[in-house]
Amino acid sequence: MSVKKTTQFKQMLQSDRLEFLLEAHNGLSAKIVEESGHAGIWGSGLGISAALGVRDNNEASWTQVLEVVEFMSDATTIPLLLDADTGYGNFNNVCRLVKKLEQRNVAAVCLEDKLFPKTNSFLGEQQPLADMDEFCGKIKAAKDTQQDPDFCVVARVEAFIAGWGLNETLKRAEAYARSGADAVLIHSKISKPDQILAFMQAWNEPCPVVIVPTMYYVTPTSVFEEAKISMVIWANHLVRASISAMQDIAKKIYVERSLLTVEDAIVPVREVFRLQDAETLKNAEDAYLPSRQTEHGRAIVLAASKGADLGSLTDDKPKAMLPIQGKPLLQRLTDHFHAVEIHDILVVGGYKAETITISDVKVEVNADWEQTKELSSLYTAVDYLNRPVVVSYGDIVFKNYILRRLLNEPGDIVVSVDANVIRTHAQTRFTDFVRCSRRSDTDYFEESVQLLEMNPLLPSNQADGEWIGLVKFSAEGARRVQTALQELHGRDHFNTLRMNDLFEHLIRQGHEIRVVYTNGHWLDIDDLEILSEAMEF
Ligand code: SPV
Ligand code: MG
Repeated sequence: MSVKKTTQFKQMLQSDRLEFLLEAHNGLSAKIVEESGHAGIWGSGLGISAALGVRDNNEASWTQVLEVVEFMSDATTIPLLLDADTGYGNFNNVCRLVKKLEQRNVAAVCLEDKLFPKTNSFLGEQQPLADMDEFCGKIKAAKDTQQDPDFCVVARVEAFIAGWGLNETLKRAEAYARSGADAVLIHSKISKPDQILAFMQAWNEPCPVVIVPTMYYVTPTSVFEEAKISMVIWANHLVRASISAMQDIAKKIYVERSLLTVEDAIVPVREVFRLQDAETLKNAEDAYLPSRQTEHGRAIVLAASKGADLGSLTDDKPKAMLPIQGKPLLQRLTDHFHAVEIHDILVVGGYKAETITISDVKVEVNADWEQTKELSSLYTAVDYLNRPVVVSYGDIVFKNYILRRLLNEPGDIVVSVDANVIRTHAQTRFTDFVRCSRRSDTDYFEESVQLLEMNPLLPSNQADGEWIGLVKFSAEGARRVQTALQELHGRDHFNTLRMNDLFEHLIRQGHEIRVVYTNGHWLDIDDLEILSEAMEF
């Protein structure tokens, strides 16, 4: 189990190392903070308000801030310290805030000793501070409210900001630490670290110190380390980075009235999808949604061949009827189709077709099976290619999700391709090697992959994968295949044509064939060795 966010944050505060939080202001930027390697997030009041288009003066209500924080927390696994300004009211509002933050898995809250509605620390001079004792009550109330013992309360001292000296700052910091604060944040807006270093010299409470070096950013980080500061907050750098990037691109698009020069200057759309983790949803859809194309769907199984390499096992039946763990291959296929609500199943038999006795399947016979290849078998079923259909080899076993994925992929003609071409048997048997518009490892699902070539003679090291013997046609795709079959049927050597010749023909005619990649989880029962592998599948 992963370490709780609260515990992660507490450990960061208490570790001997200098730790860093980086500002985020919404779910996306929070995720970017995490991916950058930072161990924690600063939910900046300035950043969140700016991103909402309002001032950092509590113009966004506390529940509006909470909404944003919930997205940030949900999008990440690292702890978030929320800049909750003054706590949005008195101790009672703080209690309710802490309760809500814990419910949203926020690790810690930072409260500052100013007055509601707050003003950003870098605006104006001599901002009024909260009464110290009243603020101590807020700290105590927060600590008494938290349910998780590791939830942290950071007390932010604004005395330097408000023009007070070291004594007032120390007095307040000590009072807050004694009220139960897990850390004090000492803020300073001068361009040197002098106030902070003076404070650290005088500070002798065991309470960790947090700083925000926005204004004294030229100070080397080693200075903070040597001063034994616990945590540095880079407080507003992503919101500022996003502003300059957006201003730049917005201006360019306006001036150029075109996207041409900006496209390469910004992330591709697929990066947006990646950050949104769209792929997880895609996988969930495969698992939980009924397949899109099951209505009135049909399956055609090509099962004419004997399976000569299987020896005496196929003396009395075709290989599609060989039992795998007691169940004939064809029955397994039929079960897969039933599972995706395809009940109209046609098997094209040939060798010992009379032994194909699977219930609820129609059988057509390619009487010429000995002299022909798969296209002739498919031609036997040419009249059935008049609606959405899945065509499958009769000698394959696969995990059902492969079929679901195929059905869920849009496209008129879609093939399942195993990207794992170095499978042990790939070199020795007839293999439908393919080249595609993109390899599977560069395949972002939102951009479709096209089949460029299917060629058993392709050297395996040039192949992007292997067609597994499963293809889906929409009604339109099936009609194209019907036409293609008629065209090819007129040729002299039709008897020698295989499925790869059909795909090549379709590609030559400019029809798009889409690819859905898989990685293993299927077998093609070609010989005894694979048959025994299938027994364990
Ligand atoms: C924030 O990021 O909102 C802060 C830090 O409170 S500062 O803007 O420096 O006050
Ligand atoms: Mg703030």
